[in-house]
Amino acid sequence: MAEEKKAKAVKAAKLADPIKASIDKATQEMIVRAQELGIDTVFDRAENMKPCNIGMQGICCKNCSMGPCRLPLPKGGIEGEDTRKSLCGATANTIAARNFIRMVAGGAAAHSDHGRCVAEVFLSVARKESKDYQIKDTDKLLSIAPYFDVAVTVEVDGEEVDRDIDEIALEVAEKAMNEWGKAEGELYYLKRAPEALYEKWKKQGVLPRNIDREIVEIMHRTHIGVDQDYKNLIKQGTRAAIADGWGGSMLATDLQDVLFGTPYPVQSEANLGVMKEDHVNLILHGHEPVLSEMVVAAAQTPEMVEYAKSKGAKGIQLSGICCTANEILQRHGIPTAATFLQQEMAIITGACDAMVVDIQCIMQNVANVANCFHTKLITTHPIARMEQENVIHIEFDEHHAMEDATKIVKLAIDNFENRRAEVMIPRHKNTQIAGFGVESVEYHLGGSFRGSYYTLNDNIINGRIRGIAGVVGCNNARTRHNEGHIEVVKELIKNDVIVLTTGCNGIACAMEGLLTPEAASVYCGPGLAEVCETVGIPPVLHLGSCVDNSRILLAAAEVVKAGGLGKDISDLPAAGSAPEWMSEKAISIGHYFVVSGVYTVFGYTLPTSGAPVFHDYLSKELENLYGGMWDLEVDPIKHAQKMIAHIDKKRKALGIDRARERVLMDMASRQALEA
Ligand code: BF8
Repeated sequence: MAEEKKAKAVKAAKLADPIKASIDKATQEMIVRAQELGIDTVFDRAENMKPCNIGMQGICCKNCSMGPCRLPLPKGGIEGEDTRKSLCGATANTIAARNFIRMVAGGAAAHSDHGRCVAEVFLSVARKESKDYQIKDTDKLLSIAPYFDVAVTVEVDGEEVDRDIDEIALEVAEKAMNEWGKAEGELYYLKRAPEALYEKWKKQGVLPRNIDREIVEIMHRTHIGVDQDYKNLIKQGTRAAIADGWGGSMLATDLQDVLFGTPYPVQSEANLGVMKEDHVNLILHGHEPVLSEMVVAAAQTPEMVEYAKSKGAKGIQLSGICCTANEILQRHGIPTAATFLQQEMAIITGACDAMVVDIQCIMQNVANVANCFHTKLITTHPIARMEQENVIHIEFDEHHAMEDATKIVKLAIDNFENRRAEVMIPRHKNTQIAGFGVESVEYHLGGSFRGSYYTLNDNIINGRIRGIAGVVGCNNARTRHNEGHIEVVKELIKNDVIVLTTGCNGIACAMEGLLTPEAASVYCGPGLAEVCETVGIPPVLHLGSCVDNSRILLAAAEVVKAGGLGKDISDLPAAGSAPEWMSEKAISIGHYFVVSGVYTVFGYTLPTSGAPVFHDYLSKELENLYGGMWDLEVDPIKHAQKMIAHIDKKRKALGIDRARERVLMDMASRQALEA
């Protein structure tokens, strides 16, 4: 009877229309495949469960057991005074602001706890307690040491000599660890922001004291009966968001670069088609490179490759999903298998011998999908386990990292011969060049003579490059997979705006072929195409994972430093975007972009629309305080056009709007002559 009921429920469930669900051919094929096999994916589930309209608008308070109190907007909107209130009297503004900054807390906690884990590994390396990790990039270590007030030279007999690198490492590691909980002062990295921005933060009283404190204080202030002023609440959200972008995330990026190497451009491929039927497919999914770096190293040892061959495979094909994909791509050129929304599909290929996961963005349903196949699903992190019985837990510990990683690789190899379903790997994949960063952008666009962002600035000033956009963030099953990402990015580059990408936007762009220098002549306006062709770079530069959004902040700070484009990030012809965001991390990122001076547009929705006064505060008033502001635009073309309008506004304010007209005119007349 129960079985019959279940069968009926499955039958009654609506199935996703593959074409409406995704613009990507591989994804469309795999949606069909999953439906043929009777396996539900996130796309089908989105058809059968609608989001709560009141929650979406940010006006449901469930912070005490008298609620949840829901404050729907009256039909026809609010006329006159907004009298909505919860049982305790909290207004819509208070509730929306509380919910919003709790999302900031969640996002900042996720990025920063990731950063803490890297800092712990770095400390144990500096203490010589972890034999399997080493410091790979001493130059990076030396470049960040001064921000922690750690001297890199020492005086011996009246002469300045280089300090011992191990001593520097230990001091940096201890001071970095302290950023999460120091009792006094403010975060060291705040001084990396342009001075004008730092002064704005100081004036507003939002300089973060330590990372953990700002997150804890959000939880306190949003408890029933504490902070009841949306302006004061968002101020704390601002502190925590800055502690994420210029703190936890930036520390994660820097310490990862020190430990695992600073990325430089590498060629690779993206989409499910990177999986190989005749290889052991081991997929790395999650976020922290502490795990994935070791698995990559273990899988590339001759012993493991030989072992795979002894089991009848041609080799080991590693690939990545979500931001772990971006980490192993940018440092090792490991191909990217999937964006967030495709994770179930990687298993549905029938060729995934093992999927190893750590933290963040792992759908619990991958365990159910793995159960339909031979796939071993391996959790590795003590804070992220799964209840399903088929999941294997191998706890990863930096003190015996290589041993753990080898165990994982072996498990995948041993599972190769257990494949039981017909393998169906979609044939779609594309070439990508990834691995850009502050350093490599300087190398490619900086000009060796000036050794700074001078050439980039010059091209912005002369108008070949109209402006800079950071387009980042997730997929969201409530919008057509990758459509927002790709349409926004294409519209921007068509209008000569160079795009810096991270996260799942980076993966989407890679799948679409936008991360190649050749994309410039196909998709870009004439100015950007000329720059990309001259320098040999793609018009969309992949800067890594979500914590690497800190690279975008630092690149913006470098542009300010190079001169000619104002004194603050908010002066730059620049804008930010997350067309398909879904996670709390995206809200934290969005907010630190905004309060760092960037006009930031989100797609899909913002959880503020039910509290118009608070929404207006975020989208209008914040500009007066920090120079940046939030916006929401669902239509991708309008979304990009709003960013371009903001870029043009900034060009005008800088007095460089006419230069662009001249350049494009020159180019047009040149082209006319050539014709
Ligand atoms: O870490 S993996 S879905 S949350 S964008 Fe978004 Fe993608 Fe998750 Fe940022 Ni990265």
